Amino acid sequence: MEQRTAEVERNTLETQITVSINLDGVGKSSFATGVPFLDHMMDQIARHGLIDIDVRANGDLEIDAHHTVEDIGITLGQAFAKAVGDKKGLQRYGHAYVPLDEALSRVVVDFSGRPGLFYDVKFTRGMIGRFDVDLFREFFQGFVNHAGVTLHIDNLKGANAHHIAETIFKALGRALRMAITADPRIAGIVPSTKGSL
Ligand SMILES: [Mn+2]
Repeated sequence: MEQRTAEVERNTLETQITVSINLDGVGKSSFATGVPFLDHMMDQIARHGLIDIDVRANGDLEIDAHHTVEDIGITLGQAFAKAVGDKKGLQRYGHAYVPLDEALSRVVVDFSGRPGLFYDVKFTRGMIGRFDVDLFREFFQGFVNHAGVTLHIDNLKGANAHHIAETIFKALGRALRMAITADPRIAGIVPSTKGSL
């Protein structure tokens, strides 16, 4: 099988970002974004998705983390789109339920080629440390738009905001892992009756 890796660089006046991923990795990651809570969350995607992820970002954090978080989502989405390529042999769909103590989330992903975010998460507080929880939606919207995926994120239970966030990102990692797994029985075949995704 060809290498399913991608490196994307995205530069604007607000942020300069580089993302490298290996879909057939072991969950190794390194981050230098200036937004430590987002790093902790992307680490969950890597670890539980068995995807190697490296993200470097230099953003206008003196304003707030909004541009940096959204643009990392966009750049990570671009890297996924590039790494999955024509999606031949891909499982395409993935889903996972992940708990962390009292918190439970479900994430369902489809590499449909049609961006769609359906996000039903109510955080119990507005900030996790210095991280504004509103930015999670911006991150996922950027990711979805550029990865070309349909993504359903539902938090089903939870009291602790850190736990809620962590269950979402762990479930996303597990769901991505299922969806991007290459199925040898459909090698060379695009998993759609349309013949393309
Ligand atoms: Mn944690």
